[in-house]
Amino acid sequence: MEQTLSIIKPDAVERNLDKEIKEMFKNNGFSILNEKKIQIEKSEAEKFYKVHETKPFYNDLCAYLSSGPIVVMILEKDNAILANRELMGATNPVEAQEGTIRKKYGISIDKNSVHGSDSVENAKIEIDFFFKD
Ligand code: IDP
Ligand code: MG
Repeated sequence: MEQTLSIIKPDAVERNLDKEIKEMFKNNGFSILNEKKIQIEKSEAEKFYKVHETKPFYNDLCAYLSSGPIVVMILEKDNAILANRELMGATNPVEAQEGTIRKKYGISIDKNSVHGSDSVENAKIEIDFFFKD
């Protein structure tokens, strides 16, 4: 079994979509091992998204992730990282396949409703970021 970090982003929490999105994870065979609803500081978002610090959208991205409550979760399943990326769909909701979370709920490339780890290494770092006490 593999674990990945999932975040339900502010645009989705604000629209009360967190229950429906969690159901999509469960219906697709993911177990939610741990979850919490939190709001983070912009400085924490900057740490979380550090890999993107050179991108032109970095400042807006960090402002956005810290703009309202989010739900962070540890998801577990065989090949959870790839399976979650598939279930989320493409970064830009207009490019996401039918049946994916971003196709269904995403508003725009920045308000795309969910985050998911992209590698085994980053999943471990991201899970520790939110759940290591
Ligand atoms: P991912 O979330 O699909 O892994 P990344 O390339 O890691 O996509 O980008 C992280 C987040 O940054 C995206 O989910 C999206 O919210 C935002 N983002 C990515 N590219 C752009 C862009 O071109 N403009 C604005 N925001 C972007
Ligand atoms: Mg990414």
